[in-house]
Amino acid sequence: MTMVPAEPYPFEFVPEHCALLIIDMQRDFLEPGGFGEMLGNDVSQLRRTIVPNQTLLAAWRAKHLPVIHTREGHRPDLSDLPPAKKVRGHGKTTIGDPGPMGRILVRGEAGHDIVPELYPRAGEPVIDKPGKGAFFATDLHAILQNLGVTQLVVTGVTTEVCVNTTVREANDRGYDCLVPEDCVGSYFPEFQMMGLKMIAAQGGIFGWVAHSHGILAALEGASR
Ligand code: TIU
Repeated sequence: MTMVPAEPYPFEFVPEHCALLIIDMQRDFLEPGGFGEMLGNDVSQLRRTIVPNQTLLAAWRAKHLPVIHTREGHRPDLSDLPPAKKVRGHGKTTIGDPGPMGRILVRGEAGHDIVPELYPRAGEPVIDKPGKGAFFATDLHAILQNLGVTQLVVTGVTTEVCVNTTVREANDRGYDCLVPEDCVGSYFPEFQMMGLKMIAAQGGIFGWVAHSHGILAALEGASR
């Protein structure tokens, strides 16, 4: 056990029981010309998380600790796409329609896949999730239990949507969650700030917020 400097108080990091959970670092959210940018979003707000995630991922892999990736998306026949999600926003182009990098948020399409900089390696589970939270309608909880995981370092995009939803779901299932602020991103700076504050508020109501530097330092010397 090692202490990681964090808000609202130091996090008791137990590497042998901690997985790195990287949320939805998908081309359609992060790449110029993707669905996110097509909706008018500033993808640079998300792209700044790529290098810090690469560094954290490399450190995790070097210690042979569990890494799990998620992707938000749907079956090609859209049978798992709630009609409410399909029509929300009244967009001209919505989930399942042809987009700049294939059909939007459909499994198997180029835009749905993870950015090359953080591409999963063989042996790292990839959770295909139909919702914002990574636990809803997936086998993530079972996989974590089988690995003996009780703590999660949660990174990825977007801070206030899929990261926050997943941290809340994890919290209700008994996991301790640590969120490195430099490894999560929002299209909206004010939501980035408030999304992090909401996690650590009230004595860590959903978890802890740290900088990845502190986690990297704590990983030194850790082994599984
Ligand atoms: N992964 C994730 O956060 N999905 C979203 O749709 N996020 C938005 O911020 N829209």
